[in-house]
Amino acid sequence: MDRVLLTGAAGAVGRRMRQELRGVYPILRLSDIADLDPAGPGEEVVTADLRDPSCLDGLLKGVDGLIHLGGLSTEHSWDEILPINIDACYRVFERAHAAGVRRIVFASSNHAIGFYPRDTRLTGDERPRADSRYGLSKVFGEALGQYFADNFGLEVLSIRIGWCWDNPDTPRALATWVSIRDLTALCRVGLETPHLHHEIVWGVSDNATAWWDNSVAFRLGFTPQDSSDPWAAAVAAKEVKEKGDTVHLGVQGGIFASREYHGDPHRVVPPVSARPQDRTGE
Ligand code: 15L
Repeated sequence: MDRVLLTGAAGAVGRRMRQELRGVYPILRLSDIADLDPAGPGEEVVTADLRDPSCLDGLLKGVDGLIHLGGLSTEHSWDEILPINIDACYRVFERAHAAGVRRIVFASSNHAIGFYPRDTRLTGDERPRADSRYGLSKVFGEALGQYFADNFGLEVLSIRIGWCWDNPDTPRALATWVSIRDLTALCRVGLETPHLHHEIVWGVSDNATAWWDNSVAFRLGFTPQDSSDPWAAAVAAKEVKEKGDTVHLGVQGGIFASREYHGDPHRVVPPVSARPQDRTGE
C-alpha cells in the first residue's frame, strides 16, 4: 500500500485515526467536507464533498487502499442519510474500483444489528436488524462490499464499529468499546491481510463483557491490545445507568433504538422481551 485514503478524516474517529496512521504508509491522503489540519510529512489533504460525484475520480487517483469513514455517523432524517450514506457510498465504491483501488475498509456500525437483544451473542452471520435509518445505511454499505467483491473483485472489510470514545462509562459502552488503537489496527488488517474477499468483523476491543464473537477478525490477523475491563469497577460502583426507554435498554444499539433519539412520536415498539422474535432459547 503506497497511498491510503482516509475519508471522514475530520470526524471524531477520523481525527484520532489520522494520528495513529501517521508514518504507517508512505502517503496518507486525508479527505473531509470539513476543514482539516494542514498536511504533515507523508500526508495529503483534500477538501471534498463526497455527495459531488465530480470530485471522486481526483480524490481516488493513485489510491491503493481506502478507509471509508466518510458520511453521517449518527441518526438523521432519510433526506439527509440518502445522499451521503447511500448514494455517495455507492459512488465511492464504484469510482474506487474504476481508479484501481484494491482494498476498501468500510466503517460499518453495530447499529446494523442494533435491534438484537443484548443477551444474543452475534458472530456477524446473522441477518441484519438495523435500529435506525443510520443503521440501515450501514446494512447497505455492507451489502455494497459484498456486491463489489463478488461482481468486481474488490477486496473489502466491513467493520461494525462499537463504542469508540474515551473512558467507557455504561455497561453498554463496556461491552462495545473499541480503542482507537485497536480500531486502527483492524483497519490495517483490512488493508494488509493477504487474502480477503468480503468479510464482516466487529470493531471491538478485548472486553470481558463483549457481546460479539470476533473469530473472523482474529483469523484475518487482528489481535486487540486494549480492553474496557479497567473501567468495569468504576461503572459498577457508580451504578451508572444508561438514559432511555424500555426498548433501547434491551437491545444492543442502545439509544439509537429509542423513540426520543429518533424524534419520531409515531415510533412505538413493544419492549424487547414481549416480542416473540426476541425471546431466545425457544
Ligand atoms: C455509532 O455508530 C456512532 O457513530 C457513534 O457515535 C456511537 O454512538 C456508536 O455508534 C455507539 O454505538 O454508541
